[in-house]
Amino acid sequence: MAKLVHLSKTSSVDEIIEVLDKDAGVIIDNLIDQDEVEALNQDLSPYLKNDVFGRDEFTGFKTKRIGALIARSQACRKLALNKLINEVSDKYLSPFCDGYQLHFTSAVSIAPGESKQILHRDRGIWGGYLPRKVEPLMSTIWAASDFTKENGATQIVPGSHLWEKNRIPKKDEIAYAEMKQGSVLLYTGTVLHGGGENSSKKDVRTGIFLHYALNWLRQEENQYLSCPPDIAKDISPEIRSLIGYSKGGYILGFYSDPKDEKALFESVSPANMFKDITEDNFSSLPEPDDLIKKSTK
Ligand SMILES: O=C(O)CCC(=O)C(=O)O
Ligand SMILES: [Fe+2]
Repeated sequence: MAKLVHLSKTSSVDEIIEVLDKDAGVIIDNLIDQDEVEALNQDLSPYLKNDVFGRDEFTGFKTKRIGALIARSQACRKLALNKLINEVSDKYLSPFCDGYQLHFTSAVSIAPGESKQILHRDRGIWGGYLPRKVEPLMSTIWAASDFTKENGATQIVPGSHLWEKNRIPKKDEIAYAEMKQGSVLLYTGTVLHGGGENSSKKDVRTGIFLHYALNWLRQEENQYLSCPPDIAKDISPEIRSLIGYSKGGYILGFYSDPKDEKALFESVSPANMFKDITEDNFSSLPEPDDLIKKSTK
């Protein structure tokens, strides 16, 4: 039976990336404490009480999914900014981008009786146009409840990011992301995975999904609608920038204020909207040579 490597929260970024390079999936045990887990469950419970079940086999008729976690939950904002996870995302994705962004937020609750989800690669959301040499995602699933094989722990096929795309895993090549509340599974956009079957009697499995993507790709969850400016104005500049209220390159992601007749906010960074940042990582004019190099990579 395939197994996932478990690391401790004191592991270094390089140790974590070494496992990601080999398996494309790794668990960090007990990265957050019980108080944080309780805060997460408290924030999310009003939304998970609703009957928001999936509508097809992929989304699961006994699985609830709720999004907009940055707008809805203070505890999820803290989670999204977790230092170790952000350092891993930054370094792991750095060969493919000048920066990364939060791309998807979802709490996924699998109830008893749910069947296993079809194995897939999350990079498929971009329609298969991304060449394999580009890894687009560093994703996390935080265990808000314990994850067991019986209650629907995520299925992961270690090493399948290196497989030819049509290869189908044998049963013993599938691992299960069994972990305790407060632990986190890291996995990439190219590894085969899927929700597990929940064969328990009454145990609901809840995971909090926060996915980080290259900042030049369209986000799976439209963050500007899930966390519109009216809500974003009251959250921290760091999280605003992470969800996309920032530029992703010298000119990538600029905006112009439609009500501005004095041209004060013409072709500027979205950070200007909140008047708290005047500079960002991409404020300075690149050298012409640099622009040419980037256009021919
Ligand atoms: O619920 C899970 O464990 C995995 C869900 C998943 O991979 C997906 O919906 O894309
Ligand atoms: Fe998935």
